[in-house]
Amino acid sequence: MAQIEQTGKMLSPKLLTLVMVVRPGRVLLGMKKRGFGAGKWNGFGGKVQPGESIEDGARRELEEESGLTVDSLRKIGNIKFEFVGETELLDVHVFRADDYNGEPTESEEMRPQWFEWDKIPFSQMWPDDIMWFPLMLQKKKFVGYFKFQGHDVILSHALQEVEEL
Ligand code: 6OG
Repeated sequence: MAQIEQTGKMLSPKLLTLVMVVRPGRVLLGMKKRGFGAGKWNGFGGKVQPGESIEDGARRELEEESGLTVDSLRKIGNIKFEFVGETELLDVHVFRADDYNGEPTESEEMRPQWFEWDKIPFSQMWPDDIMWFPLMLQKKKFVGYFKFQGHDVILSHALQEVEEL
C-alpha cells in the first residue's frame, strides 16, 4: 500500500452516481449531513453496489436520500476525480431527471431544498460544480476530469462537451 501511494500510479476506480433533479428555472439540491462532502450542497447519489447497474444505483440513492422516485433518468455526464495522495479515483456518473414522483423529504444523509438557477449556492458546493452546472442545466452532455488537492483546491482539470456518453 505504501508503495502504491508513493508511486501514485495505481488508481483504483470507485463507481459513484449523482442525480440532478431539475424543474424549469430551479434545481433540487441536498445539504449533505454526514460522510464525504458533509456541509456541501450537492445532487443525490452514492456508491454503486456490486451486481447493480449504474442507473439502478442512481435511482436507489435518489430515493434513499430525497424520497423521490423518477420514471426516466437522462445520462448527462461522467466526471473522474483524483485526489493527490489518494489511490482511489472517483468515477462519478451524472444523471438529470426532469420529472419526479413524491415530495422531497429530509433523510439522515441529506436535507433537500430547491434553488433558482441564478441562486445556486456554488460557494457551499464542490468547486468543480460551478464549471459543469451550466452544461448540465442546458442539457448538454459532458465528460470531465478534476485533480484535487484536499477538498477545496483544483490543481488541474479538463471538461468537454460530448455528443454521446
Ligand atoms: P457517498 O460517499 O455519500 O457518495 N461526489 C461529488 N460531487 C461533486 N459535485 N463534486 C465532487 O468533487 C464529488 N465527489 C463525490 C458523488 C458521494 C457523493 O458525492 C458525489 C456521490 O453522489 C470531488 O456515498
